Amino acid sequence: DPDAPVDAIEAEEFLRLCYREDTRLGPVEPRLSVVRAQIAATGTYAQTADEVAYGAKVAWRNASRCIGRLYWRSLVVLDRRDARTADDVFALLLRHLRQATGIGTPGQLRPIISIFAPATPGRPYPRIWNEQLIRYAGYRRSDGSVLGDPRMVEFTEAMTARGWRGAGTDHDVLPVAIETPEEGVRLFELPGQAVLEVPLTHPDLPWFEELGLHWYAVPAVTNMRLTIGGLHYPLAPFNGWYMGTEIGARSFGDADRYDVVPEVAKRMGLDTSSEGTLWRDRALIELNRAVLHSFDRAGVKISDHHTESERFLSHLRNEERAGRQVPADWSWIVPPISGSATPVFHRYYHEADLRPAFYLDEDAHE
Ligand code: HEM
Ligand code: NRG
Repeated sequence: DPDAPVDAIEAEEFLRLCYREDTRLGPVEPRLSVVRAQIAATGTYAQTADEVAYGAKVAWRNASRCIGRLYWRSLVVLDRRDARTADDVFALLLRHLRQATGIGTPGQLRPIISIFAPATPGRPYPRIWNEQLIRYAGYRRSDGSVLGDPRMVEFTEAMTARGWRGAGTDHDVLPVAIETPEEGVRLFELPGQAVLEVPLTHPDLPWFEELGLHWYAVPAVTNMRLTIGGLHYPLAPFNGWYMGTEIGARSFGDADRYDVVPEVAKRMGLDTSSEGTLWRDRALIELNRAVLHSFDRAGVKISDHHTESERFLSHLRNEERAGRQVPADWSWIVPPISGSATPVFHRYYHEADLRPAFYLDEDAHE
């Protein structure tokens, strides 16, 4: 409950962890007395920029569903706690996106988090309704089928109800819905040049580009609440880069998403008369090859699931050397295709809910 007063024990546990691991911060005891006094007097406390930055890195380190955690120490943290108006928030989101996409070298993606104001007990707080900064609209047609991304139908309808009109293609970038206590909900259109996109082609199937598939470069998650030392940051968008399977296996492959596997199989001339021909598997692999090939060709950072699995094992070794257990959720860590061909499949993990952490907030528009 983000509206409850700050848990003084959680605050103290975090500060001890923070000052123990990041020794540049000095002794923790003087800091603890200040924080205890602030909580006693006001029910909450303010974190220093160093504490927020280290807390965000540890929240990534603790994200048990994330395979990409090897680089947790190099997360770039943008302290945006002073932003108040929706215009300010949107301008800072655009700066986040520009920096994440790669200033000077578009496609050289950087893992970044922007941290906006914490939820203060008893007061409404600014947030974003979108699940990611960039997502494609989904429009339900009268025959029940969907144009665009079926996952986004409900959100698209919420935007349409507020006066938004998309161009009507299958990859219309949705507006950003920013809610502030003073202004309510306002919609902002991302300028085209802020959204780097990659058209999909295949290394040796020339017809592939006729499918007209596109995806965006930067996965920037905006619907997770960051919890650090008993404080809640409801608006703390973060991004890294894509693992190819997120796009090739899930966004394009899932039957309740773009569902292009049957079309790819048909164009490949595969025998779809029985499941035993493994036509689905063969088409999925070519789809995933197209994603990795196209991002590489466009100079946009992406990684394959074998490389990302190896990196995750390096992370496990690093953390073991530092004397820490790595919380991990097998069902999310194992890639959605060729699981057993990656080393992350062949072992068990420590399951734990450690803080600082990212938590999924319920959709604001529901
Ligand atoms: C989940 C990869 C960076 C936090 C995931 C998933 C993948 C992934 C494949 C599973 C997503 C799914 O199945 O839908 C990566 C890669 C990164 C990266 C390749 C490149 C650097 C980050 C960063 C953060 C982060 C920078 C936060 C600072 C998380 C969290 C989840 C997650 C909290 C769980 C999301 C949920 O519960 O829906 N990541 N990630 N990741 N990642 Fe990462
Ligand atoms: N599966 C989602 C994105 C979830 C987060 N994935 C990352 N995060 N790679 C999708 O859009 O397919 N990140 O911060 O890099």
